[in-house]
Amino acid sequence: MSTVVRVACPHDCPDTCAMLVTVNEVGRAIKVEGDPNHPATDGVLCTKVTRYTERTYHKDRLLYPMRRMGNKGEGKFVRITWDEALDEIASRLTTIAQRAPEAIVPYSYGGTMGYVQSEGMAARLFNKLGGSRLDRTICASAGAAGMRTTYGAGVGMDMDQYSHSRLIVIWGSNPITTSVHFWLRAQAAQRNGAILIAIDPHRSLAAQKCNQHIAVLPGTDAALALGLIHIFVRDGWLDHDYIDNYTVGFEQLAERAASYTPERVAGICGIPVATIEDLASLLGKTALVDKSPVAFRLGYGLQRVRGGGNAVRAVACLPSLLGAWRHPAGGLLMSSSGFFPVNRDALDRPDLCPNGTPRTINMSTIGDALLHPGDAAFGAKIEAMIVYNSNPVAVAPDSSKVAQGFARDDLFTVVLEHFQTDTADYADIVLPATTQLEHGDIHKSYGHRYILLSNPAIQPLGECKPNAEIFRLIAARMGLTDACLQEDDMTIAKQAFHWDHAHTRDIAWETLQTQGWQKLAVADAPFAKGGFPTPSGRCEFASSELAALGLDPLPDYLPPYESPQSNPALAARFPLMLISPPDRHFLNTSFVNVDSLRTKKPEPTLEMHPVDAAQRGIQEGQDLRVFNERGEFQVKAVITERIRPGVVVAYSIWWKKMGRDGKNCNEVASQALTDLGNAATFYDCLVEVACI
Ligand SMILES: Nc1nc2c(c(=O)[nH]1)N[C@H]1C(S)=C(S)[C@@H](COP(=O)(O)OP(=O)(O)OC[C@H]3O[C@@H](n4cnc5c(=O)[nH]c(N)nc54)[C@H](O)[C@@H]3O)O[C@H]1N2
Ligand SMILES: Nc1nc2c(c(=O)[nH]1)N[C@H]1C(S)=C(S)[C@@H](COP(=O)(O)OP(=O)(O)OC[C@H]3O[C@@H](n4cnc5c(=O)[nH]c(N)nc54)[C@H](O)[C@@H]3O)O[C@H]1N2
Ligand SMILES: [Mo]
Repeated sequence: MSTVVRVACPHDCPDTCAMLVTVNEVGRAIKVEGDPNHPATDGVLCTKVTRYTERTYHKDRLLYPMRRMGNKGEGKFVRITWDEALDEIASRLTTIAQRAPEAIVPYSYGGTMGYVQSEGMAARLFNKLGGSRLDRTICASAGAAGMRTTYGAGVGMDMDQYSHSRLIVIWGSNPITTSVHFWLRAQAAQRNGAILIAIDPHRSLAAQKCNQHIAVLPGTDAALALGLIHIFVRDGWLDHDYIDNYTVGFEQLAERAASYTPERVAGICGIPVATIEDLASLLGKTALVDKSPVAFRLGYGLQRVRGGGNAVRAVACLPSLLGAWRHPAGGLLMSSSGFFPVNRDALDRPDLCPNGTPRTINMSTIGDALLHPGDAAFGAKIEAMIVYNSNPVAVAPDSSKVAQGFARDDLFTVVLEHFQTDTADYADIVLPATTQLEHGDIHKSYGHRYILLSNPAIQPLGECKPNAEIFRLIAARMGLTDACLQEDDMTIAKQAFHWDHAHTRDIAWETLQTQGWQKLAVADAPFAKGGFPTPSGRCEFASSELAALGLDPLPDYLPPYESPQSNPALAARFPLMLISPPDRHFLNTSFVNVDSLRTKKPEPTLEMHPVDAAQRGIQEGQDLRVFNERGEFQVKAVITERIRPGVVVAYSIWWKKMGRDGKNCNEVASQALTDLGNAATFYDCLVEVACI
């Protein structure tokens, strides 16, 4: 008889679905469905995760530990036993830890978002050893800093409420691809008469279905937001009562916005003055005359540029100026993470660290870090990399440097993986990890407000082990005896949150077990009367945190590092702005090797405007090289008016070895960091394109 097991979708996605997995009588998972009772999931899974069993039982799953035979990057490996693998890892790490513990560096990101199989046990081990810490900046840290310095944390509207909004501005997000459950609510609102506006350089799948699409130039969003603020102040589109009682720094913000006239902003953003004027008055009238809910949904697209943190701060001011938070269906959502009282100290045990606070390596500049010889400022040269839940050789910027770094012969690299990824090709030892169907975990979400408990549905395939188990085994083999280094998965799961917090007090472990999920106790309109988790309790237009650091306390427009306006000399050689947003059929580099999805997306492409194509004599379907000083990669031309002239789009993120030249778009991306949060600037990148 078959059974149905409750599993949480583990992927790096705001929607964190509750899944029902059907397991047949011989213990094989045969079906994965969305839980119809979980309000956020509502019985719907995305294109990718409906293929979860295809990915799990993929013929290329890594099933045994392996040792490298050929050169680094070549991908030649031979099967070994777990004992051999653990002996080698324990002895190498012990030797390095005795001499220079900070030479050991973990590298991990969003392969799984569960608290048990992501950090937790891994962090405990690295803390105990005194290894380097990793600054996890590759995705969202600019936006997170923007949120924190304006609202106090990643907090905002309830995703479930958007179906009741009257005007929804989708800013730097393509939710048909990346947050389909939010999109279903936006569509419900649209059917009820709401207006949807997309702000995006690209006419994305979602932008095509919105009532209006405003195609700003990449990296100019802060200017647009400051232009809107300029008009709000000029025309009196302001909720004075909300501003006086629940915000700080209005006068200074108004002064800052004074120079952002619609004419100036139109020039920066590459859009007509009338578009800015019309957007400002539509927002103002809907919020203040009609008193209807105005909602913003921010993605991470606008923060992968030099001024990304400031852009998020500037946009985050808008709903507070309009008093939009008064309605449950009004306000803004970028991330809901800040509502979850995560108990990081219990999970990661930083107190185990023998050397106080160890040095931190920024994951977005891992190329330079791996190539650094070591000195007083940098600290010890990196000697060991332990990679789990991430594929840095494909996802980190300035990829040729990353690959060169991983190719160092004096580097000891261990990769925990499901598949032989581009990164696994550089490993000394590859360890086979379980998927979410094979292990247990606990999850929050960054798009909704539910905690989810995930149960193992099937036995581990081959000799696969959960990450947490692998780190327990390494700790034991190294002779480390702290009890917390042997805690089991469910013991760790129970430590993930502070359960006495007002948001979690009503959540019962038994309910999580039987129902799979439970919602945080957060008000429908949490900021209707202020109460932001900032030091002042108000929305901080002028940030006390930034002021204390001696930084500009107000949001401003910082031009991209690389754009024709800000860097004409560079643009003379590399005139096109490249963005590389997520593809619908992939999840970063996960799922790129799933055949049924690959048939829908057979090869890397570059979308470009007919004018840019004609200038270069490029025809539809031609093979192209995309290049700048950092490197090049190859794609097939797609000529379309979906993208504005001067900007090109390479949907991402391809496995390098599945690209036609063994490369992907991160060859050309730079290691420059954002204004706030030290994040990567993937969409701040000038290139030139030519036929091959
Ligand atoms: N199918 C699928 N889903 C995913 C992912 C995936 O790879 N595939 N990745 C997951 C992850 S890790 C994340 S972080 C989230 C990302 O989710 P979002 O942050 O919502 O990212 P996208 O939906 O790709 O939206 C980015 C949009 O920003 C646009 N953009 C680029 N530059 C700019 C700019 O300067 N200004 C503005 N206004 N827009 C800009 C791009 O054209 C793109 O349409 O999605 C998650 N979900
Ligand atoms: N050019 C460009 N580059 C980008 C982006 C972009 O938009 N453009 N987006 C950036 C963003 S937003 C992000 S979040 C990063 C994403 O970067 P990553 O977090 O590295 O995401 P993935 O490429 O999906 O790699 C995750 C890997 O973890 C593995 N994995 C999954 N579950 C487990 C597990 O339980 N155990 C172990 N050991 N492994 C597991 C998967 O098989 C997969 O190979 O990429 C960034 N890079
Ligand atoms: Mo991400």
